[in-house]
Amino acid sequence: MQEILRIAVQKSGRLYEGSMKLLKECGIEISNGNNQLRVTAANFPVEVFFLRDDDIPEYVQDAVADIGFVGENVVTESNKQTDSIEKLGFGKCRLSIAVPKNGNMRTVSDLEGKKIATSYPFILSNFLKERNITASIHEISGSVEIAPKIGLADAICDLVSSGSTLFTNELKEMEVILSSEAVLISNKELSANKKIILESLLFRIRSVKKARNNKYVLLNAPNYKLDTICSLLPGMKSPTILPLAESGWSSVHSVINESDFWNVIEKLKVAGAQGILIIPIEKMIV
Ligand code: PRT
Ligand code: ZN
Repeated sequence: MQEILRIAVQKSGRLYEGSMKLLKECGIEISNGNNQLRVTAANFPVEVFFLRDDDIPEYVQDAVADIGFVGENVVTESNKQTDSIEKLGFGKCRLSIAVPKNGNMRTVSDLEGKKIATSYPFILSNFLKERNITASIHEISGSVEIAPKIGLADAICDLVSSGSTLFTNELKEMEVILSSEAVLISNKELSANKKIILESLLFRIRSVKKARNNKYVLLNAPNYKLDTICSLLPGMKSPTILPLAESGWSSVHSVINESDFWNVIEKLKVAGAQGILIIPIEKMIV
């Protein structure tokens, strides 16, 4: 019988959709219509377990699951023995220390002797140790942001993404102690066959991630401007240039990275590009 790779995914919550979308874009068909705890994929040798995110590192360490999709914050806090293999590009946030907006704490050293509420006592105590600060850590499992207002703590250490929770609770971010996103973690002792399945899954994940970070660009330009335009297009190799029906004009095709996308488009326009079309890429195999 062919071996199967068991993937632990958050059952519901902020990482569920990103995880399922990624599997789908990797061409892996999972139907979780009946809210089951375990589903086998129809067309790829994987089985998905739906779990609470906090349990995933331990299950992967103990080989109840082979790999898992989980936040780096949870992996670091759990301090379990797993390998972090690949960042997955969703669930981005940061673990930060925040203090009352109108208070007098400004820098990390102002935390000396203070009380900090958090759901991340392990990461926080390591951070404080590194900075030689003695503060008391008050562990709470939720609604950390209200702790200063109700007099439970002087500061908090919690996840932030947009910053609106801090804003609403009249807190300000003082120090980022960990940047996080969803990662693929793996058991340290996968069998040779499971490693082969994981490699094949990773190949698909990397192609999906690359495609998400890049756009296909098509544009028209007069031939005498092609040199300038091509110098602005990094692409995978050199751009493709095809003659247009109108003489003296060409169509240029290339790939642009999302990070400097608008910058490049503006420069292309200035350099004489016309009829610029931007097309999403579904998969990018390099
Ligand atoms: O039930 P289960 O235990 O599985 O889920 P959970 O409730 O523990 O976790 P969940 O679904 O809330 O979050 C899962 C993971 O999503 C986290 O471990 C992070 O890796 C990631 N993530 C990304 C976030 C956020 N962004 C985030 N903003 N997790 C929580 N938050 C919370 C934060 O705690 C705070 O309350 O959102 C609030 C702040 O958001 P902003 O936008 O107001 O700054
Ligand atoms: Zn959780």
